[in-house]
Amino acid sequence: MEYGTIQDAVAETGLVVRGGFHPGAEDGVPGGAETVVLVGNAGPAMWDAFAAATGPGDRKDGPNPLDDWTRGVLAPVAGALGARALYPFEGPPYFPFQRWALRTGGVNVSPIGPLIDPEFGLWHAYRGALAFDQRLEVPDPGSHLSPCESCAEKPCLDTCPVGAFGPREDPEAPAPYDIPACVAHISSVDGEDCLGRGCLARRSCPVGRDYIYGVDQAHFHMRRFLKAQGG
Ligand code: B12
Repeated sequence: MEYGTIQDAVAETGLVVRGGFHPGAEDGVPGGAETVVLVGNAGPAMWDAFAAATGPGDRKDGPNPLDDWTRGVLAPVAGALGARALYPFEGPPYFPFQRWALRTGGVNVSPIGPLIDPEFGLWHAYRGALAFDQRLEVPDPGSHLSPCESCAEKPCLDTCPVGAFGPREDPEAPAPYDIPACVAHISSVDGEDCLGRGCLARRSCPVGRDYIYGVDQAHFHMRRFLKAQGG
């Protein structure tokens, strides 16, 4: 099967193919697949499709509406392509999606943890993976430097109003993330901007600014995050 066939089938859903790799035993892919193709959101298509399917505002307030929508659109695609669908939200234990994403070669670890894409910046995420028993050709994105390498200011590290990121002891590893401090802030009146429009540290990143999530999507993700943390 051609990689382009997979891209086309996935694109019909609003999701997008985010690279592929040939896993080894150390990658922890269940069932020992030969090829894994990652699927995610990058650009506005997923949110448009999700919002059209689920309606505006509080109609999206079920327990896991985005996860349910993802299963609903991706499982039929996997079936049609003869693949197994795996999801990042099923767990714990969770499948190591960030490790898998690093294996595609298209993204790098940012100083605050989430992976950075040279085009989409921090404004992309993973929604599933398609595991194939056959070895398929997948594109090699080639070697590229992380955009963070040439970012002298690194505003992501010092923009958080409550200093939830850092300090970094190991400059190769992401800054430690103080989840309770973040949750306390976005639960408070002072944290309305983060809660309503998305994490300020993430929004300070100069890469991929054209793809910053819109207010609806940003608020949805932040509210789900807060709820999941008991806020
Ligand atoms: C649990 C979880 C959380 C917890 C984190 C708890 C904790 N501190 O561990 C909470 C709820 C706090 C959280 C928050 C967020 N998360 Co989260 N989270 C997950 C989840 C479901 C599981 C992570 C996990 O435990 N994996 C298991 C380990 C074994 O997998 P792994 O890939 O090997 O993980 C490794 C990498 O992270 C790696 N790694 C990280 N940095 C580095 C650096 C180097 C140098 C190396 C070598 C490795 C490495 O080390 C981990 C351990 O081995 C993943 C989805 C998934 N299945 O991966 C999303 C995920 C990581 N989260 C994601 C996001 C976007 C967020 C938020 C920004 C959400 C928001 N509110 O907008 C925040 C902010 C987090 C932050 N700043 O780091 C995205 C990241 C996308 C991306 N661009 O990379 C993921 C992949 C989900 C998705 N749908 O795409 N998250």
